[in-house]
Amino acid sequence: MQLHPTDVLLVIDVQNDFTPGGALAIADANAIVPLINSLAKKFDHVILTQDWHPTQHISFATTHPHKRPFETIEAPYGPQTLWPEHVLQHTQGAAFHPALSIPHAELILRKGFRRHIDSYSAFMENDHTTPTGLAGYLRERNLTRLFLCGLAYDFCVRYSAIDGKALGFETIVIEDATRPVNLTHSIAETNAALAAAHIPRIQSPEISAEISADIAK
Ligand code: VGL
Ligand code: ZN
Repeated sequence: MQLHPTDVLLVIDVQNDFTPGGALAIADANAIVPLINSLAKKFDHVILTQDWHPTQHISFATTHPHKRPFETIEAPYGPQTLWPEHVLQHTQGAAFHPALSIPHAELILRKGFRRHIDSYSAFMENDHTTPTGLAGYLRERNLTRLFLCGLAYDFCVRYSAIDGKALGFETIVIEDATRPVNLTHSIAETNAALAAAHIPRIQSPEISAEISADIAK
């Protein structure tokens, strides 16, 4: 697959709390970091997202009496999975993984910073109506095709891909550069949702080694 100057790599939530030792650790998450670093070198444009929660965030089990992580509550905007407290703003847990090295990343988009609404997607908060501004940014910059990688496959990567596609961007998930949280059925549901939305899953070796920047500039 040949890359174009209007392609962008979206690196979702590669943060300490989502990696082993973190508050919401995802198995084997460290393994994707070198892969993402080398993928990023092939893209002219890279955007990082950073999950960024205040204290007492709605998605924290500790915010709700008698609730435990991984249970679901009915939020005003619909069902909300509860999580351990994670990526508290300006903590080490919220920082990017120390091995993530993408000096040419052009934008760091923070999400999930409103106490009363979670945001899995890089485009829309979990009410599916509050935009993060990313679609407008991409359109103004004429970035038309999205390649997604990062954490977690079955949550933030999934919802970012679905929304990106629905907002009119050509959208592709680089599956081996993601890892799942893996709650009950979450991986199978993600596979089905991506297929239903016609979002291809590819493997990183399918992306051409040729650096589009060399052609474009
Ligand atoms: C994520 C659960 C809670 C993610 C973020 O990045 O996929 N998952 N917050
Ligand atoms: Zn979160």
